[in-house]
Amino acid sequence: QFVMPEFHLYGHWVSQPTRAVGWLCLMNNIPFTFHEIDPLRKQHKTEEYQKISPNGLIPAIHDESMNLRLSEGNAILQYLCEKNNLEAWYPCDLPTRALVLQYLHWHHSNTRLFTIAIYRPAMMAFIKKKSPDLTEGMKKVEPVLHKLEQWLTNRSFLCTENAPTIADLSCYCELDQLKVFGLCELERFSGISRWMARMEQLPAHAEAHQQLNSLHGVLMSRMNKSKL
Ligand SMILES: N[C@@H](CCC(=O)N[C@@H](CS)C(=O)NCC(=O)O)C(=O)O
Repeated sequence: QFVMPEFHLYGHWVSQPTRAVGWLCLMNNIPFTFHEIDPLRKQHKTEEYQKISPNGLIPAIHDESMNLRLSEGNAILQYLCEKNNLEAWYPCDLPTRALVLQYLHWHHSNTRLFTIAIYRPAMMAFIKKKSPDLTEGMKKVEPVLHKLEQWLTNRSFLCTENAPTIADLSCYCELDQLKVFGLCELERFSGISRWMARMEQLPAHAEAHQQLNSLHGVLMSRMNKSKL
């Protein structure tokens, strides 16, 4: 009996690169089986998971139809676009595609700092019911915000004038968490703010952000209770 090959996504919706991959799948009706791997519970350290993602990080995919196991969010986004001919998300026009790739590589040592320098320390502080001190982190991320603002002042989206690409998805899924938790005062940047409003209008935004929003709700209510 023929069994339909499945496409598996491993990760957690609160993880930025997992959210970008899951959201691309939701928007493009790519069926996937989601396996929650919670780093806080060390589920990414199990022997079973390391067979899928040798670097032990989330997200990772297992595409049974290609016998492929793959990690690195941006590589997964690109793979999904190429496999499913998602030309709007990864344009075929070479110069535009080159700009998308430029962003996807730049992302790791720039936009990703939002998570490493700001978001994670803030989460740790909230979990301990303390106000975060983000002075050092802000020094690292401020130049990144200015660069993004410069790009988004000249264009509606990071790499094109009229439609988002996987570069926008990858980038947005770092900035969204700052907005939800009110970190970095993003309102100072009009280009970034207008772009975020555009991204919020995309299909399945609510579904992709449900867990991030509920984490915010839980942590803020704990903070408020501890102040009483
Ligand atoms: N470069 C990787 C980074 C993946 C990554 O850092 N994932 C985090 C969650 S967002 C993780 O698995 N953290 C667990 C750990 O660091 O032990 C990507 O873009 O996919």
